[in-house]
Amino acid sequence: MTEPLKSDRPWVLTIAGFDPSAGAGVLADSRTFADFGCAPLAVVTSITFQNQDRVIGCAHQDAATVRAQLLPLVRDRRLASLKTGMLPTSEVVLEVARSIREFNLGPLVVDPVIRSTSGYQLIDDKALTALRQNLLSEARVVTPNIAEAEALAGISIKDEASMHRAAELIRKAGAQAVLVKGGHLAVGSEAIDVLNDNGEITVFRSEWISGGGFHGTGCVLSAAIAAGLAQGSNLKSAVQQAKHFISAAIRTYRT
Ligand code: PXL
Repeated sequence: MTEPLKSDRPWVLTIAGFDPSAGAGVLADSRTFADFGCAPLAVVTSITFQNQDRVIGCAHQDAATVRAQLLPLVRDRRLASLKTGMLPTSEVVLEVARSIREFNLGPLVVDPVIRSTSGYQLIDDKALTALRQNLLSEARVVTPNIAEAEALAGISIKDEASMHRAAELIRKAGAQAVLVKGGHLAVGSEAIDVLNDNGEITVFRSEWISGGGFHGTGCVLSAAIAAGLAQGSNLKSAVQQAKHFISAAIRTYRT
């Protein structure tokens, strides 16, 4: 490296899919980083074809093109944090995990994306196993929704107690911290999120608000957490700020 590139804002990188409608993926992440005063960078893992309502298909990148995007970025600047979203195949997961170790990148927020809000499977069957076995150990925090937490923990989640059990199981798989997002559980009119940070538990309770067909809330939440960590917040306050941000966004944009 010659002189590292300088910026008056912290560099934050997203490694995720491209959603041309900008509800989710790298466009939503980059917008969120900028909203938090960070300088966004993006590596695309898959080009998806979709509109507000549904995903029609995708063209995945391979490990070589993901690495080719990443190398020039990390060689000439120091990242303040990064997040991963849609990692479509095990070879892309392994490449990302390898690069994170090689360049000592972090803190890392892993959003373990499996399906779109409309139900389209965004990753192949082996990708999630690869993520659990190779990427979770690099994560400062992993942010599954209920379905993703069930898949990662191998249990079914029906209530707050099983959210706690899943968080502990996923932490034992290697992540320092796990945020299980209970929005899809709809416990009455309350949305409950459980954070297990190295065994320290925080439960966030908030009013459940309908997204009204809004997609990409998981992307924006994990991007906001990464931005908070880049700005020097501790994990608990980064999660709290991210939750406020996403609630305000849903209230503003829901249809
Ligand atoms: O919200 C999940 C998600 C993540 N990443 C990309 C997506 C979607 C949903 O559509 O397109 C790129």
